[in-house]
Amino acid sequence: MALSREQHFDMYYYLLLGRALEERLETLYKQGKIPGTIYQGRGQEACYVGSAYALEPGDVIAPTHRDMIAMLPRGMDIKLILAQHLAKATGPTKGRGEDNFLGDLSRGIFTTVSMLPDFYPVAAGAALAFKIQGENRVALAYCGEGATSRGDWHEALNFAAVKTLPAVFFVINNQFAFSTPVEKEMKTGSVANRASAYGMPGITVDGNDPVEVFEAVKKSVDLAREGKGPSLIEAKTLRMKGHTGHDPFTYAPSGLIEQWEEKDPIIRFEALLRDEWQLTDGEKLQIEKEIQLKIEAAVAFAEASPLPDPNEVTKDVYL
Ligand SMILES: Cc1ncc(C[n+]2csc(CCOP(=O)(O)OP(=O)(O)O)c2C)c(N)n1
Ligand SMILES: [Mg+2]
Repeated sequence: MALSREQHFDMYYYLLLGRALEERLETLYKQGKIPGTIYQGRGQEACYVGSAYALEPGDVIAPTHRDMIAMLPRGMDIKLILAQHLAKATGPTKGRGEDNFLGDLSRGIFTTVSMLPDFYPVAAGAALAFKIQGENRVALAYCGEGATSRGDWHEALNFAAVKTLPAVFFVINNQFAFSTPVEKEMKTGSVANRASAYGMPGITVDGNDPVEVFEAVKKSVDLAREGKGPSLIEAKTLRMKGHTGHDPFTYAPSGLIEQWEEKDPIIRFEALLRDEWQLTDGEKLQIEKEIQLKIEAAVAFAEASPLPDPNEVTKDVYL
């Protein structure tokens, strides 16, 4: 499916929104306004926007700690994201959770859980429910390459394949699991080639190219919707920041970040928009302004929101 000019601009908007939102969260974190931490997906924006953009409103996503940007094309309210990070009562977990461990079921976004990759079996379960109920919906699960070494990852893929479920398994291979480099995580260096072990298609894509990601995910989503079962997609990229806000990423080999900065997904996509879709400086400025206003309104909302009432600490939690 060829993307229109409007769709290219839409994707560009979400790429810029994702990056600006994470930069704003980083500033708040450094100002000591975020009681927990931040997990950043800088450099991985194309993975999130390209994949989420290939879904329909009735579909569901199951993101991890790093995948907040994938929620944006699904219409996640950034006021809720800000309120969650500031641990305010107006956030999705009413101040009981922190960071990116949030979601919005009304937008098909499962709430992120910490245990990795628990949302793989959950996504397979959702896909099973869609199939049993005859609903034309697809479940897309995210995780990093590190999480693919866990047993539940393999169980989810095998189960989804055996049951021919409408699921897409999207792995972001960002070369690190916390401080462990990918060569110490697996022997093969590739996640996608495991797909044949489950009897499903497996493909590796350039995780810094939103159009390539979109096309691969769209193909897999279409297969899933046609009743042809799940697929595995591996997007290769680099996590441009440390694991969390407190990690300065000093273990990155010298020159690696600079090398990947040249492949920055936003700069590359912007060049494409200028060359092929006549993006002008004025249009770019307009989008950036709109994003800035939206983010500042969300920051103001979160800052003005109350902290949770201590008397309600035992409400909405399992004791
Ligand atoms: C079962 C489990 N073990 C350990 C952790 C702690 N932990 C959180 S993130 C992380 C690294 C994950 O790496 P990867 O899957 O590559 O995702 P990335 O952070 O690179 O996006 C670890 C070990 C966890 N959350 N769950
Ligand atoms: Mg990783």
